[in-house]
Amino acid sequence: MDPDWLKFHPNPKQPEFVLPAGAVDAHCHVFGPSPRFPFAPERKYTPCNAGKEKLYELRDYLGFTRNVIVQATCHGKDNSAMVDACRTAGDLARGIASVGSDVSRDELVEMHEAGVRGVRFNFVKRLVDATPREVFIEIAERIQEFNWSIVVYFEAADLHGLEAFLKQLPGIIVVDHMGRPDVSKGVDHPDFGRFVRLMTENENIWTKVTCPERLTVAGVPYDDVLPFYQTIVDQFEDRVLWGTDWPHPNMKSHMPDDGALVDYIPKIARTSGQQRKLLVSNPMRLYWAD
Ligand code: 0GY
Repeated sequence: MDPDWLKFHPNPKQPEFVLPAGAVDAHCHVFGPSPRFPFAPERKYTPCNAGKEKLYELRDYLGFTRNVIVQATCHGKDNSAMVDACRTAGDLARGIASVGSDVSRDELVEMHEAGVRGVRFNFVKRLVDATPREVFIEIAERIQEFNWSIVVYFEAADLHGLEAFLKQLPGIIVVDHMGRPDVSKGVDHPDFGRFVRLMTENENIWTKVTCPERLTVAGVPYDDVLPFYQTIVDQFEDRVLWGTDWPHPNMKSHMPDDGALVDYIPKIARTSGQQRKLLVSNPMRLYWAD
């Protein structure tokens, strides 16, 4: 692993917040373990191993029932670790794959059978080399027959240039980590206003209210990120998802305690109705419809 790699928290606290029955951790990853699942040659980072056993241990410890495992960029377009983790969990896991235009229909069918229900388009330059937009559009069209959705990951500064493209995509689009707002600018800044407007004007756009540990400037307990989450959850409670982001790739400042992240949920979804939608009914509707 990279010399400055921060490993996931070894012993997270037992959360005080009791998750609603059937709660879904809708954004998490597996890394390896290598050498069984080698990391991609084109990867931009080399993480520690963090395999499915550890992920499912954490799921049970925190009180989640299900996981949505998002293909991590360190595995490139080789989805085998993620697919293997989905197969192990059976109906309790779904996957989001990373594919190129060379993916065959048979491969898509096989992934669907394993539990994959979406693809991820990544625009974060430190994580991936750029993919031409036409390639993404072609993939987006090909997955329609499977009723998959699309996860997109970008940073706030790139939203302006991506808006027209996002509006072109068919089906449900899920934006990772609220499009990574620059928290230091404040919740009323036009940049975040642009993201809120995007969601207002496009009912097929959902978002994950995730990763306060990445977005915070002030640090633990991440109070500076709260107004952003609260704004989104209050306005779009039917289109939000939540996840741990375990094993927290590329954290540099600190490693979050996953139990403390769960305790953060009632601060961002402040009614039991919002909590049920965020943690159960929204992810079930999107990823477990069939
Ligand atoms: C995240 C965030 C990051 C990494 C990845 O697939 C990945 O490598 O998603 C990041 O470095 O910001 O969502 O886990």
